[in-house]
Amino acid sequence: ATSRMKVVVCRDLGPDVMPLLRARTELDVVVWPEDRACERAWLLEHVPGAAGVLVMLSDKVNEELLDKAGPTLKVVSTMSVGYEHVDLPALAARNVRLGYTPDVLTDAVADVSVMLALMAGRNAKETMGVVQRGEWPNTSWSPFSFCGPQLSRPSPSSTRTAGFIGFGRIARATLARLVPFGITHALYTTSPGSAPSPAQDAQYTRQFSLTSVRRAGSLAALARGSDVVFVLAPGGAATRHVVDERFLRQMKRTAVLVNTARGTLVDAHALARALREGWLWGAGVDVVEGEPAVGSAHPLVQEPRCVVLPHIGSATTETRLGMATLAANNLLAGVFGEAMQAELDLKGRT
Ligand code: 8YV
Repeated sequence: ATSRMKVVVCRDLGPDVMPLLRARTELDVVVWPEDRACERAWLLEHVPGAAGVLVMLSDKVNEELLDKAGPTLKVVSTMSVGYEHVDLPALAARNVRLGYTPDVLTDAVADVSVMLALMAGRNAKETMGVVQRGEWPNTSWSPFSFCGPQLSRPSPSSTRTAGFIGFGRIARATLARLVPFGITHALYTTSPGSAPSPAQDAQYTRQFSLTSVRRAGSLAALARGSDVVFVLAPGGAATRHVVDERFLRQMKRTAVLVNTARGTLVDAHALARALREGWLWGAGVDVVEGEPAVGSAHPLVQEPRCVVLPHIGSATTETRLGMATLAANNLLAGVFGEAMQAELDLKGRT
């Protein structure tokens, strides 16, 4: 019958979430077959006439896809907090709504951010390599072998500053985790348009019980002042290579850089050189520009002071289940014209 609606789901969301969709008898649920995952041709072939599409970060939602879908399309639901793979003006022009998955992954990504800060500072990659290669038995010990900078404040009279490029939900959850480490100061930068707010900073300072939390006067000031820098801003053209050679040259020699946002924010070649030449101590990255085409010869993978993870920030069972459930519910709300749990306001963005 003509009243049935098609939804296209790019990846099997598993036995806990797929039934939410399949239980709706008004829907034809078309799922990307496992063996053809990531094949755009399949998506373009099945999207015509769809009322909703549930996509992942790697599925580009552009004019081509929207044109193929046609006027039946009401909603795109992405299983991600990031949406730089989605052409927002094109969606707005067609009155297609966008659902996404903020909040549910904040804690998981903040956890990995702290993990990478510790791993990078404490030489996890080099030292685990020693064990893995069977070299531990023959390694002579000396008081300062394997030592790296301490994230925790080493004494009550010292200070520790955490810098944040981007100060949204995930950055603030990361800072909250650092409070027990004795971090005393936080510096942050947000989008260039937003004005500094002393009142907001005073409120953050109280909220985190630090000596001070304040917006840095410039990226350079943040680079110079921070013992650890967390890159936690959205991706896209506006933030491309905010961490470049200039930034890296201004970092403390003992500082650590962590990127759990998007690979595009960091110039990977500049970072590899910076690590090689000792401009900073170490780095931990969960994301790399051009991923997943990051082989073992990649300069950051080759760098002993750079921990590289394959984009696992949100990869806990609980979080991925939360993201999949939210994405499925956003899809349903979109096709049935109901309020979404997490909808991006396209008018405010385009
Ligand atoms: C996901 C992410 O792994 O949510 C995001 O924006 O980058 C990660 O949480 C990925 O997007 C899954 O689609």
